[in-house]
Amino acid sequence: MTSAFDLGGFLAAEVPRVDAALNRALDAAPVAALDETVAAAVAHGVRSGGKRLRPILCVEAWRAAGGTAHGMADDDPRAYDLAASLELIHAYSLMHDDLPCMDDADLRRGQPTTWRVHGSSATVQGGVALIPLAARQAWTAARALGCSEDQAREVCRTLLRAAGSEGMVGGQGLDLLGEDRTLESHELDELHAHKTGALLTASLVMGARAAGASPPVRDALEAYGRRIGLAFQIADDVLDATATAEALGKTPSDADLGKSTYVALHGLAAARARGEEEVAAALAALDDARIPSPALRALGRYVVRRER
Ligand code: GRG
Repeated sequence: MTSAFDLGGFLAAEVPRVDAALNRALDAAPVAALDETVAAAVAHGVRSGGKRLRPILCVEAWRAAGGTAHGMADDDPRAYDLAASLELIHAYSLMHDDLPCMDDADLRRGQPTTWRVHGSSATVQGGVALIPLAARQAWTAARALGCSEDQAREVCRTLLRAAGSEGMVGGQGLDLLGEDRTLESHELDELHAHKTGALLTASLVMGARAAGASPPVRDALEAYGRRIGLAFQIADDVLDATATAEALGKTPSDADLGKSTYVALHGLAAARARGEEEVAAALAALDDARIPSPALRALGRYVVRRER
């Protein structure tokens, strides 16, 4: 049944909707208060493409949890406005991750990184400006989608917890501490559950919360998110080891930076097998909760089989 799902067509329809929401967010943002170079760094970080996976997962979770039950279209712009808040956080994280004081990266998404184009100072400032913008975006969109103040607060809390020291920032800290040291397998899992997994998981939970999902459905989407979050990072390590920098559009790789990777720790075949196991567990969580979303199933498989 799910093998017939046209993921290419689905993504081709979803990405422009996410991009439109990001444009709305930036157009409405109080960037006039920012220096011109900082505003340019923000635009570069947000508008330089990418797979838009987190917002796409958020909207699909919202649909799967019954977001359209009250007469909303399944491409309601307010759902994409909510989802855009995740991409604003993701964009800031990549802008900062590429800085000379972090990964010192020159190339991302096949283009020079934000700091390379606009300088470190504008990139730091622009990245920081995106954090409160994302929080405001999540609140406004959740309310526009009909969430009560309590629900909207939970939506925002989910985003900010995942972005902060209990999530992505904490994971990045572990990543920096782990450079030039071989991490144990459980340390690598913990690092990536925070650094990559927390925001991916929050994408699902925010969509579920905004749709008013029942706790079992929300828990299943969260479990799916955790599993694909790990699978996503394993796939990243496999791609780093098997694809060219040109095909991936980014330099340097984690291995170049002296970081531990699933491939270095377990070997290519075992890393691939672990990725497949995580995806199988993610899909099983959907099955157990009877969540009928061919798109989430196809996205789960895409996470480990993607080519960039
Ligand atoms: C100050 C400690 C400290 C942290 C600041 C920089 C930072 C916050 C966090 C870094 C988080 C990070 C870079 C996580 C990696 C996530 C990841 C796998 C990124 C690649 O995601 P894709 O493939 O990218 O979805 P695209 O380009 O498709 O958007």
